[in-house]
Amino acid sequence: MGDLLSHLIDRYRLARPYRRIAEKVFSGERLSFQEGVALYQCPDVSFLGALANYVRERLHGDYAYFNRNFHIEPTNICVFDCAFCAFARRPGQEGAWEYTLEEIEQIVRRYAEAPVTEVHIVGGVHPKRGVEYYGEMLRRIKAIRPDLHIKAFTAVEIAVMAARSRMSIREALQYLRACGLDSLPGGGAEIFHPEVRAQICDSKATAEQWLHIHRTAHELGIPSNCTMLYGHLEAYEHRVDHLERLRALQDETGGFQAFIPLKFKRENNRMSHLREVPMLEDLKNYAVCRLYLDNMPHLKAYWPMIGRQTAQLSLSFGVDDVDGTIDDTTRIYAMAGGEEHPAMSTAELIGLIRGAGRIPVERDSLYRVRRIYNEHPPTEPIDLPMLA
Ligand code: V47
Repeated sequence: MGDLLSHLIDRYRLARPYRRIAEKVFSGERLSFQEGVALYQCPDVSFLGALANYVRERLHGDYAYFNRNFHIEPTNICVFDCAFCAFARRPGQEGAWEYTLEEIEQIVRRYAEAPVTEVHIVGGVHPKRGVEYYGEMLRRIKAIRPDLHIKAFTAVEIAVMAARSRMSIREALQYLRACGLDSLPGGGAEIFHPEVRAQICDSKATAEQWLHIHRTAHELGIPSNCTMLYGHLEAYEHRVDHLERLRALQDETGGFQAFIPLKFKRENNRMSHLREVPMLEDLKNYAVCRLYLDNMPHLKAYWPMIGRQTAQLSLSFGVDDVDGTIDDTTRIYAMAGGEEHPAMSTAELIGLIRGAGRIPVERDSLYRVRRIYNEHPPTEPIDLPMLA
C-alpha cells in the first residue's frame, strides 16, 4: 500500500489537496464534500482511475459480478413528464402499452425453464393502479417461478401506488413483500438537489420522499439499489450532494447493495438539445463515485445504457458489477438512444469481463456467489464478444 501511494505521489507530482485525498483513500478515511468536488475537477483521469481501482481491488480483488436476469416493463403510461424521459406516454397516446396480468404471466412462463435468477420490474407510473394490483402481479409471478428474485418498483412508483391505495409507505412495502417483493431497484433518484430536480422532474417524489421510501424498505429488511442520473444540467456540486445523501442513508441503514450511475441519453426527450458527456467523463464519474461512497458494497456499470466498451473499461475505474443478461427485455434506454436490442449471453458477459483482465463471478440478487469462472484455460468454449 505504502509503495503504491509513494508511486502515485511521485508519478503524478500531486498537488497538496490531491496528495491529502490519496493519503485518506489509502488509510480508509472518509472524503469531505469539498474533496469530492475536487476529485471531479481533477483533470488527470488516470490518477482517479488508479485510486478508484485500489479501492475496488481492496473490496473485491479481481472479481467482477454479473447475473442472469430479465426485465418486465408492465406499462409506459405515466402520470409524470420528466424532461429526460423518452419512455413515458399518456393513456391512448401512440406507442403507449399496458400489459394485462395474463400477458405478464406469459412473459414469465417463457422463462419457466431458463436459468435466470432475477426479474427486474419497472415501468411508467400508471394513474389508476394501486398496491393491490401490483401485489397480485407479484403473486402470479411467484406462482410460476417461486425461486425468482423479484426486484421491483422504483420509489417513485411506490409513492404513487401507496397514495392511491391510501396506505402508508411502510404498509405498502409490507404488503408488497408479503406478495413476493424481494428488493427495490434504484431508479427515480435522478439528482436530489432541488435546483436540478425542479428542472428535470419537477412533479415526482422529492429527494426526501425517495430517501424515506428506501429507509423504510431497509428498516423492513428489504435491500435496495440506488442511482444517479448524471451528465445533463447538473454541476459537480449537485453530484456530490447526491452522493453525500446516499452515503448518509447507507451509514444509517446499510441497506443499499449497489450504486448505479446512469448516464443521460439524449434521444427522443425534451433535453435532446444537450450533448451527452464524453466517455472520459463516464470513467471519471465511476471513479469519483467509488471513492466517495466508501460504504457502498458494489458499483455497477449498467451496460445497456453505458455501452459494452465503456462497461468493460469501467472495470478498471472502480466498477465491480456489470448487471446481467437482460435478454432484450427493456426499452427505457433503447428509446433514449441506448443499445437497440440489449441482450448478452452468459458467454458474452464472461468474455467481456475476462477481456478486462477480471475474474467473472455469477452472483444472485443478494450478491451471493453462484459460480466463479476462474478456470485457466476455461473449461467451456467462450465466445469473445464482438464489441459494438
Ligand atoms: O430513474 C430514464 C433513468 C431510471 C433516461 O437497480 C434515463 O439494478 C438516462 O433505475 N437517459 C430507471 N437515464 C432505470 C433504473 C435502473 C437501471 C438499471 C439497473 C437498476 C438497478 C436500476 O432510468 C430512471 C432514470 O434515472 N432514465 N430515461 C435517459 N434518457
